[in-house]
Amino acid sequence: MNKTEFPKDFLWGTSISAYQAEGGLLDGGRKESVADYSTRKEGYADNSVTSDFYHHYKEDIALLGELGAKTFRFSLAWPRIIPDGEGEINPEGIRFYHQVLDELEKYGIEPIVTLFHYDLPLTLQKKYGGWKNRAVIDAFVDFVRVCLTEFGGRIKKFLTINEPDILTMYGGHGLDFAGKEEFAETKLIINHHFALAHARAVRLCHELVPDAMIGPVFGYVPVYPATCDPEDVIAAKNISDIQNSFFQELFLNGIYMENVLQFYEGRCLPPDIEAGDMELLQSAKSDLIALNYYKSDVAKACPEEEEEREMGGNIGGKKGTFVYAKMPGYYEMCPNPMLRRTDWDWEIDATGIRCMLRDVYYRYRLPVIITENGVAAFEHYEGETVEDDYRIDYHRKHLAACKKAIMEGVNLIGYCTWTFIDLLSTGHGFCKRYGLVYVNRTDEEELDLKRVPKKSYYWYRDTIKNGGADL
Ligand code: BGP
Repeated sequence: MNKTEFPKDFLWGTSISAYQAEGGLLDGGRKESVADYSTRKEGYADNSVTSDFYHHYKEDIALLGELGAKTFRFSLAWPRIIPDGEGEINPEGIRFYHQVLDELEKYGIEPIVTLFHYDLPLTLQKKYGGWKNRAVIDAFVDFVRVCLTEFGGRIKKFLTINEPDILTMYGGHGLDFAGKEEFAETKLIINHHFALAHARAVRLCHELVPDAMIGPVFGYVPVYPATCDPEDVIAAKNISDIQNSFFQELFLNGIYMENVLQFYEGRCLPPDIEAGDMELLQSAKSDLIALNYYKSDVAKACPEEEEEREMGGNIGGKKGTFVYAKMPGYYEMCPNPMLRRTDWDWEIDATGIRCMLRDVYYRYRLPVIITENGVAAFEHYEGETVEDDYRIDYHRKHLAACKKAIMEGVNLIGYCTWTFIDLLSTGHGFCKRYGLVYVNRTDEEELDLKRVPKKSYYWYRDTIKNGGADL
């Protein structure tokens, strides 16, 4: 390979998730999921219609074809395939995803599929209390078996659980269905169950579809020290261990980092490790690592006597309203004066993606793929296109940084923008748009859901066509 180029078989792609894009909640035999409740927020659209991919998938995949995408990363909705989470399989749900795969095949686009992207079937939540109960792991493994058996001939890249790290750090997304306090207390138990579910899915995939690859998806956030004061450096290391390495070590090596377990002592219950669990985790060898990257963080030292402060997300998109967390004795998060931020106060940092790629690849030596990378903005369509030059700039710089990482030896096999079409944000409604393609609706009104490729769509199409030569 010429080291100054992206590999010939590089997977140029783009990404969505089922609960954020599909809509059609009770169509085709789908039943409710916890996400159908967690997305109901005053003043914002919920997931009942969202981008209506369920009814527009042919049109959307045709646009993917015109884009020249080599891959499409989406998730299989558990409540569509097994509406009660366990037991009966819904043939209509299976048929829907076969139809999606038919369309992708038509355009020669390789599917990359996430098995769990937050849509836990409501029946399982009600019956078992959700992921804190090991019964949900068994139900998940049965669901995975159905997916592998049904689709294993057509899908050769599977991802297990989307961002167990971000889920454990910040909750939400239906994990706190029984209340925030219960989640805060049981989060390491839930995470342990995610890890076990992941490990069993990996092993099952190797058994049933040996020619497929499977791995975890992390939401990695690199952390820089605020200064070269060694106390700031250790503070940055503390939070990076807590939010990044702890999960990578657990999911990839089957190891619990002692310093992070110590951090959680007295804050929540420890993971419920039973006989055989660690052996299972260690035996499940992933084939690839998927990484979602949006931003970097900065941390400085925080003396013991300071008062603790929880992170407060900027939900409304009003710049400057983000509240930085403070953990006395460990770290204090702070803004990065060197970087610009989005309206939701997410730092824009292309070099961070290169730091992440080198860190993860040189530690684990597995092929890596970027499954999410993108920038959100408030956008309006006024009968022409959407001139999203800032998004072009964002992807251009992040892809250029990826190219440098490839030149440095990182085995990066693909890159997916988040998102393909505008869809429902995890916490900020429909107005926080990431798409290459505008979907004509607002939080308040469904409108005609018309698809309008933005300027970034055409830029990405040209970039794919020339194999990233201009980056
Ligand atoms: C990731 C999730 C996605 C996605 C993205 C952007 O953590 O995997 O589902 O939505 O973040 O986040 P948000 O929608 O909150 O802006």
